[in-house]
Amino acid sequence: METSNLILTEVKNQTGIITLNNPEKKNALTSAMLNQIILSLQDLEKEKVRAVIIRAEKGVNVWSAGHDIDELPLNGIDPLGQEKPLERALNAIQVFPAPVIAMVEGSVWGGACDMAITCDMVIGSPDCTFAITPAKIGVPYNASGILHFINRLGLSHAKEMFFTGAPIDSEAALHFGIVNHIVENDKIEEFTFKLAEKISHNSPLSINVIKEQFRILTNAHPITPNAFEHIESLRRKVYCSDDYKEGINSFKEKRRPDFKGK
Ligand code: LCV
Repeated sequence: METSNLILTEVKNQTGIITLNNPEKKNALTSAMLNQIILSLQDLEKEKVRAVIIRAEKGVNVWSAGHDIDELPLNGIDPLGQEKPLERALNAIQVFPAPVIAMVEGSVWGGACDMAITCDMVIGSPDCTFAITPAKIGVPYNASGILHFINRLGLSHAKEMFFTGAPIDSEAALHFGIVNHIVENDKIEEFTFKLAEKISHNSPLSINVIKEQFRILTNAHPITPNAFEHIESLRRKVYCSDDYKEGINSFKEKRRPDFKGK
């Protein structure tokens, strides 16, 4: 097993396994961890694995606490720009030539929720919960991320999750379409590895081209340059707002945010 200090990577029976490994920070998605995930996927592609499982250590209560809030810029830079490690990691998952399966125990927050639903399938334990949190922090989420949720959950469930920012439990996650299966904690590893093994016996070329078509078709939402510039100007106003700073500072100061709408 290859270990960079924030993730563990191994290959078993043509399945790559990436284990998030920063428990002190609740597996918060730091730039360093995200860059290691991107490099690990590149290595696993060279090994021609037939599937990848992204997981945390067995039995964690927090799968990932989401984007590292300490790394959110406060200087008027887009926190979720396409060049950012989180966006590059989400893209790396989407273009990986084999299915990427998120095996989730514990709670999933923010950008980690986006990462889980960007995976091709999610296997959750009964204690898994999912929350998309930009509204709680004052972050203007981006169009590509919102599209991931619309594609996976449909409009009404996606809106409920974004507007409340509240965690949903495993039963709701199954109902909303976030998870493919809910499996008991003591069986979830075997279930997920068997799923990966089933995939590994099929044609990798066929699966690769089918996955790429899923990606192209689900992202096929042409918008005009005006619409894109309109979105970006609205988002800029938010990540340059006092509320955005208040959301981040309130987390750091461990207090409830007091948003003023400006
Ligand atoms: C930095 C952290 C984090 C963290 N960053 O343990 O989707 S968006 O747009 O919102 C995007 C910007 C995004 O993903 O934002 C992040 C969204 N994540 C969250 O809202 C979850 C924030 N974390 C929590 O609510 C709690 O930490 C949970 C419930 C995950 C775990 O609670 P628990 O009581 O078990 P602590 O809160 O004590 O966390 C342990 C240490 O990890 C830090 C946290 O500040 C604490 O550090 P200290 O020991 O120095 O106090 N930490 C946790 N999450 N996302 N740092």
